[in-house]
Amino acid sequence: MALQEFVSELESLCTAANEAFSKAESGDQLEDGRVEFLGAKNGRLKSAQKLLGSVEKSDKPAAGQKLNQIKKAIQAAFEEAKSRLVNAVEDDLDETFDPTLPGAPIRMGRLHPITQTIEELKDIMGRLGFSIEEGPEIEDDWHNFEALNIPREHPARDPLDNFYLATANQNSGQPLLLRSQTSTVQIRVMENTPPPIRIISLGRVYRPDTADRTHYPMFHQMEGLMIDVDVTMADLKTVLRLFATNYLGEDVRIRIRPSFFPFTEPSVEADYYWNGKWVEFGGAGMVDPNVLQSVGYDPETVSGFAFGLGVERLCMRRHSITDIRDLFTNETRFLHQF
Ligand code: FA5
Repeated sequence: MALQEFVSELESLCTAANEAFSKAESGDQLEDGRVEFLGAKNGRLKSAQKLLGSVEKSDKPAAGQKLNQIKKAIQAAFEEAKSRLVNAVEDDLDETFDPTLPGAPIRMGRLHPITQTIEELKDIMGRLGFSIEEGPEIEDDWHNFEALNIPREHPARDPLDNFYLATANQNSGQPLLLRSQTSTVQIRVMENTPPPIRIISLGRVYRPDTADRTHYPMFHQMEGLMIDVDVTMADLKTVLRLFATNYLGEDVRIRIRPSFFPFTEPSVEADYYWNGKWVEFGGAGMVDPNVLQSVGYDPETVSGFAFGLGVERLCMRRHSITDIRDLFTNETRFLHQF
């Protein structure tokens, strides 16, 4: 290749590179240009360098000098375009960035009030010697009704009062439902453990209740169960009162009044006093001998009590929440208060 031809090749390369770099309006465009002209593998300057081999031997020193000169020029054009773009970004920042402004506070997440309540209830009951058990939210007929002394024709089984599943248990053929109470866990624990027993179980339960200030179709219960020799109603009252004063404060007024549950005899309901009204927060009673028998216990030798408390109702009283629905709308301004 003649020297003149080589030189003009280099010069048009330099012109093209200059044009590409000076037109670049973003870092990406500039980088594309860098790869095209200065790329170490397939860059156009690299290709031009390869042509040097075909230049006459006597012309090589001059050609090499020109190559170096053009290389420097292209590199300088690149550096210039780079600093032009960096300055433009800094100018932009200068206009909008005020370093004296206070930083935006970072919004920290936190545990939902019901989760916090559950943790605290576990803690209090743990100090009273109760350990924690869990049970499934999808239950069968036996655990939700039959073993709890709720016979076939009992209104508590009404499809209008329960969320039955469209499918039955594949092995037993029993109807399945979303559990309507945590009392199911009492049965599961007694079926698998000999007395003495002192457990609690906390979890979700489901009922097709219309939502209002104190009801929601999904809510949480804390079930308690204590079985031993000579457990009496006095023990139940002591535990309920100790629990209530620990969680709601020494000055809380609670009352225990007679009630009915198929799985306890006698049965009671517990209320707290709030804003001029008694509000029910749980049911309880002495475990019915039929239930003890259904899990293989001897009602002549052991006795016990059970209770099921509404976790939302407790949380509401503790934090002065007047509408249960506030707990489930996920309004962050509400949730951030806890
Ligand atoms: C029961 O569910 C019994 N299993 C409790 C029990 C356990 C009695 C062990 C005896 C022995 P009840 O349906 O009353 O009982 O519900 C208990 C508590 O759950 C209520 O006192 C109330 O605090 C809460 N509760 C009931 N329905 C709702 C609802 N729709 N929304 C929010 N909380 C509710």
